[in-house]
Amino acid sequence: MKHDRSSLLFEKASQVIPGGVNSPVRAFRPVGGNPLFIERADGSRMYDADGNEFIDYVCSWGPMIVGHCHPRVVEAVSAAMARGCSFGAPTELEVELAEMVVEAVPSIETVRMVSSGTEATMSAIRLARAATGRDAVVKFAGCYHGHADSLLVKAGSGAATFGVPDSPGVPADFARHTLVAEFNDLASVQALVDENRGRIACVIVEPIGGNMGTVSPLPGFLEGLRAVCDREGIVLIFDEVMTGFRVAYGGAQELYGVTPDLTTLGKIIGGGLPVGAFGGKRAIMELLSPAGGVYQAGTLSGNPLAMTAGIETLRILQEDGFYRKLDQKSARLAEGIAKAAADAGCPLYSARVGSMLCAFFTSGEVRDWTTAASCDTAAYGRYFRAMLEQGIYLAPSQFETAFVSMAHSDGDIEQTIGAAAKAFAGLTA
Ligand code: HOZ
Repeated sequence: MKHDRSSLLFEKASQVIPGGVNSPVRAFRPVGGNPLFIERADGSRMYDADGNEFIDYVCSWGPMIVGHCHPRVVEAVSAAMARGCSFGAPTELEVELAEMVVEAVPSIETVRMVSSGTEATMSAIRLARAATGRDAVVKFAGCYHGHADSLLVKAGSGAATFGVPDSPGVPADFARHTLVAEFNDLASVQALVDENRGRIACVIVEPIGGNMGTVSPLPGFLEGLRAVCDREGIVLIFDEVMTGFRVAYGGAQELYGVTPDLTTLGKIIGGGLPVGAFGGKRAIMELLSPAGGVYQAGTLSGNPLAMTAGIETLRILQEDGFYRKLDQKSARLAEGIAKAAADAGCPLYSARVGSMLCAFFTSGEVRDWTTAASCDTAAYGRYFRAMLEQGIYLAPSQFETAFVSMAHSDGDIEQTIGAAAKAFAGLTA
C-alpha cells in the first residue's frame, strides 16, 4: 500500500502545524509511521490522499455512529448551511436539540451547548465548585476529560499515550486541587474523601472508561460513587462525551441505572460537527450566567449547523432496534477478534460495552489504568500496522476505543476478523 501523498502532506504539515497534527492522538508515533491524510469518507469507509480505502473503526473518535455522510445528515446540514452558518443569537434548533437531550438522558433537566467536550467538562467542574463552595476535584487515573488544566492529571488518551499524563504548563497550584483515585476501586475514593473531608466539590468519571482502551465499570462501582457523593454532599459528574447516545440512547446512566448530578456530552450529539454540552439538575444548572453568576460563554455555542447534524443523527438513533442491531454487529466483531487471537495463540483481552471495543494485548483482565498500562504496546503497534496494510483503520494507540457504526456491514465485520486473524498469525509466527 502506498502512502506517498500522505507522507508528503505530513512533511508539509510539520512545517506549519506543531507535530504536524491538530490533535496529538492523530499522530502515528506510538505505533510507528506517519498519519494518513484523509480525503473523504462514506458509510463505514474512509479514503486517504493516496486513494487507499479503509474500513474505519475510529469513526472520528466516536461521533460517526450512523456512519460517514449519512444521506439524511448531509441533506439536513446542507439545507441549514444555505440558511446561514452562525448568528450569535438563539435559534429554534438549540431548543429542539436541548429538548431531545433532556428527554433522552435520565439526569438532565436543563442543558447548555458548547463547542467541545473539553469546554463541557471544564464548565461542569466550575459549576460543581460554585454549587459546593469547595475546590477539590476527584478524577480517576486513566480517565480523560479533555485538556482543561485541572483535568490533565494522570490523564488517559493522548496524554497517557505520549507519556505526559501530568502535562507541563499546568500550574502546581491548580493540580493540587485534583485528587486521583483508581477506576473500579471504591476504597481509593473513600480514602480521598476521608483525607479531604469538606474539600471535595465533585467526582468526575467516565462511567465506562474509554480513554485507556475500553474499561467496564465493575458491578457496584458507579452505585458506590453515587452513595459516597450523596453522603458527603459531593457533585457526581458523569463524563458521557464518549458514552452518551453511544452505549444506549440515554448513555451509560441509562444502561447502568445510576444517575449523576451533572453530565457532560459531546461527539454524537454533534453528528460529526464540533459540539459539547453539559447538563443536569436544574438547581445546579441555574447557577449559570445569566440565570446565576457562574460565567461560561461561546461565540459558536449552539451553532446551527452542529445542532442540525445532532438533531438528525439523534432522530436516526431513535429508529426501532437501532441499538440492538449495533450491539449484535459489535458482539460479532469482538467475539471474532477474540477467537482469531486465541486460534493464533496470541494473548488478548477483548473488551466491549455495546459498540465500544478494545483489543488489549494482555492475557489478564483490564479493569483500571494499572492493568491497561501493563499491556504490550509494541505488539499493539505491530497489530495496528498489519491491520492498516489490510485496509482496516484502527486508533493509533492501545489506549483508545474502537467504535462500530450502523454503516458497518456483515461483510465489513467478516473482512475485519479475517484481517485480524492474519495479523495475529504474523505476531506469533
Ligand atoms: N477523546 C478522544 C480520544 N480519546 C479525543 C480525540 C482527540 O483528542 O483528538
